[in-house]
Amino acid sequence: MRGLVIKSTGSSYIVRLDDGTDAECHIKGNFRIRGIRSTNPVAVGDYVEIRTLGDGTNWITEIEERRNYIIRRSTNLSKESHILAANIDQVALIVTVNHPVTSTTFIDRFLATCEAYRVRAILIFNKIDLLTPEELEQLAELRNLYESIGYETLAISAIDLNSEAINAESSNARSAINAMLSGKVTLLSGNSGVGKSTLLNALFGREMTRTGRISDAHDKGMHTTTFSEMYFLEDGEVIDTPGIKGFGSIDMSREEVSHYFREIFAVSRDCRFGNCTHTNEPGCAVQEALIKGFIALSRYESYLSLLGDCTETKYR
Ligand SMILES: Nc1nc2c(ncn2[C@@H]2O[C@H](COP(=O)(O)OP(=O)(O)OP(=O)(O)O)[C@@H](O)[C@H]2O)c(=O)[nH]1
Ligand SMILES: [Mg+2]
Ligand SMILES: [Zn+2]
Repeated sequence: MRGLVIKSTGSSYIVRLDDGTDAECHIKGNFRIRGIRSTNPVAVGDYVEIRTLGDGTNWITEIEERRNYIIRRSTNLSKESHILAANIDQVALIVTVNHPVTSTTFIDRFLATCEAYRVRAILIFNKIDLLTPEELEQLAELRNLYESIGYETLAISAIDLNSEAINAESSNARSAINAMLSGKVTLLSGNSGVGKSTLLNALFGREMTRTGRISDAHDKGMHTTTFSEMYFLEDGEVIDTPGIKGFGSIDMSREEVSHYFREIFAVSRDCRFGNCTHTNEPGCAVQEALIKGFIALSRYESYLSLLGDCTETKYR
């Protein structure tokens, strides 16, 4: 029987079968997909073939070829890879200017990964209700920056999306989100505590999944969501995922890194040397654009951090 993996707990999977029922399924310990080394061979969004044994247990026997997927490499030394989801139309990266702070390095590493896997990414800035005037200014600057590079951005307050006293702003945010999700499979990702699950609950207008609180001491999320799960809207699917901390590099060569920073790549055509790494070469158009302010320093720093990772792996 064929089905769609809608939840992954690590040890078992919930598969929605073609007849509409859900089945808990397992995989054999040695199940591996050629060419991908990851901690989870099967991911939410995968279409699979299952077989039920005489004892009633269900086993995933096959995974259909993926249209796409996103892999995250953790930043720790083990360099483990984890497939965040498969067969998705887009990623909504939920970020917060504060409570908790999402770093631009994290945003840029995530965006670069989406570029590498050719998955469209949208930035949703959440918790705007908590921001000070200075932070709102910062929000505007960040939105400007990413929009100028070509990324769609939204600014919302997930807890107010359905507020009784709906004001023009929240109803605009609501329709922008609906338009964004309509007819698509969307992966929600971001740091812990940024409000992914809160947004999901707001979309459904009821508690579909647990939300956490932010630690008083560190202003960080508490990793409330522990499993990835797909939820079915009337018109689209949304995958809620556990918050992630760092975002390690993906396998890419030094030359490739700049391909995943759109504005850097665009300018690099004018570098004197074809193999310019945009670090200290003469005639580097990227460094010139940086000095002139056409490329943001934060983006360039993120580029350097990914480039640094490549050097590391190269000589390891
Ligand atoms: N003030 C405010 N609080 C919010 C908003 N969105 C989420 N929160 C709060 O932030 C906390 C964390 O929200 P979650 O939805 O659990 O965050 P998450 O991204 O799912 O976190 P993980 O599951 O750990 O990855 C909760 O206390 C939410 O109520 C918002 O727009 N404004
Ligand atoms: Mg959550
Ligand atoms: Zn250059």
